Amino acid sequence: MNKLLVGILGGAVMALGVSAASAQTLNDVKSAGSVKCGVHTGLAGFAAPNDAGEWAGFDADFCRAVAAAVFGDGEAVTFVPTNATERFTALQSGEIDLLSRNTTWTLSRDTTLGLTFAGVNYYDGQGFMINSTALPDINSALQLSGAAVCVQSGTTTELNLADYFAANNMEYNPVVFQGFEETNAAYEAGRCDAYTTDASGLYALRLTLANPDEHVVLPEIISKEPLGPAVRQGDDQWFNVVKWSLYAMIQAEELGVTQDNLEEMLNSENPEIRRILGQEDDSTIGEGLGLENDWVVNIIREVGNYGEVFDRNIGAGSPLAIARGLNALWTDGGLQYAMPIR
Ligand SMILES: N[C@@H](CCC(=O)N[C@@H](CS)C(=O)NCC(=O)O)C(=O)O
Repeated sequence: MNKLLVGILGGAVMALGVSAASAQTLNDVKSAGSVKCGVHTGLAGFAAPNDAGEWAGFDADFCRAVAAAVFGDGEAVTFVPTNATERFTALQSGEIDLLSRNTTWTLSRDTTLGLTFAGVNYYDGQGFMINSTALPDINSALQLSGAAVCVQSGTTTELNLADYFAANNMEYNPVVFQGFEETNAAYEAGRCDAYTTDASGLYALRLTLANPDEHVVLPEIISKEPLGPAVRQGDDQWFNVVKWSLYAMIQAEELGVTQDNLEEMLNSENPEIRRILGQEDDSTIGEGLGLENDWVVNIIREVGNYGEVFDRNIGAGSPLAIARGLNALWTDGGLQYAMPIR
C-alpha cells in the first residue's frame, strides 16, 4: 500500500476510534441515571456539604443545572469531591463527567490535559489575606516582601505568586501544601504571614476561621482567574450540553425568567422567552443537544437563573455577600454574556 493511502486509512480509523470511543458521555450519563460531577472537597458557598449533608453551593448548583437539563431532575447528580491535584485526572479517567470546581481556564490546561473549558461562570482573580491583628501595619500586598506565604500546590496560584514577587523585586518564602485543610490549618496557626488563592476562595475561607473579623483581604488582585466548568476533550455533544446549560442560565437572568415567575413566563408572549422555554409549536431547542425542548425550563425550575444561583450561594443573599462585579450581566456593566439561544 502506498504511504498516502496508509496515512488516509490510518486517519480515518483514528477519527472513527475517537468519535466512537469518546463522544458517548451524554449516552453514558443517561444510562447511569446521574451526572458524575467533580466538586471541591469543601469550599463554603461554592461546594460544601450543608447541615443536612447535601452538597450546596454555586459550583454544586451548576452540576444540578446540567442534571436538570439532561434528566429534568436537579438531584440526578453524583457529587465527587476532588482536590486541586486530582481534579484533572478524575476527568481524564472518566471518574467524573464534568468538573465544576473553582478551576481556572488557562492555555496549558486547555491544550495539554485532554480537557476543554465550557465557559466562565465566575470571573475571579488572585488575592492575599493577612491576619490584621498579627500584622497591623500591612495594607498592601506590596508590603509583603520577605513574608512567608501559604499556598497550595497544583494551582495557578502557586505560579502567579512567583511571577508577582519576581515582577516587584520582592522576596518571599512559599509554604506549600497539597491539601486545603493543611493549608488552612497552617495559616490559622500563624505559620504564614499571608494566605494566597482566588479572591473567592479567600472570602470563603475567611468565613470558616475562628475570628473572621481579624482577617483582611488586601486590595491587590494579581491575576486573572476565569473559573469555569470543564469536560473531556473530543466529545462535542457533551461539551455543548454543558456550555449551553451555562448560557441558558445567563440568558434566563437577562430575560427576567426566575424560579418564582417560571409558570407565568411559560405563558409569555415575548418570542425570546417563548423560544428559550421551548414554548413555540415548532420548537427544536433541545434537538441538536440530544435533550427535550423543555431543558431550560427544567434548569430554571430546579436551580434558577444565573443571578439567582449567584445570590443564593455567594452573593447578597448569602454569608459571603460577594458583589457581582465582573460577574454582573453585560447589560449591567459586567462580563456575563450568553450566546444567542435561537
Ligand atoms: N483557580 C485556581 C485555584 C483553585 C484551587 O484549587 N484553590 C485551592 C484553594 S481554595 C483549593 O481549592 N484547594 C482545595 C483542595 O485542593 O482540596 C486553579 O484552578 O488552580
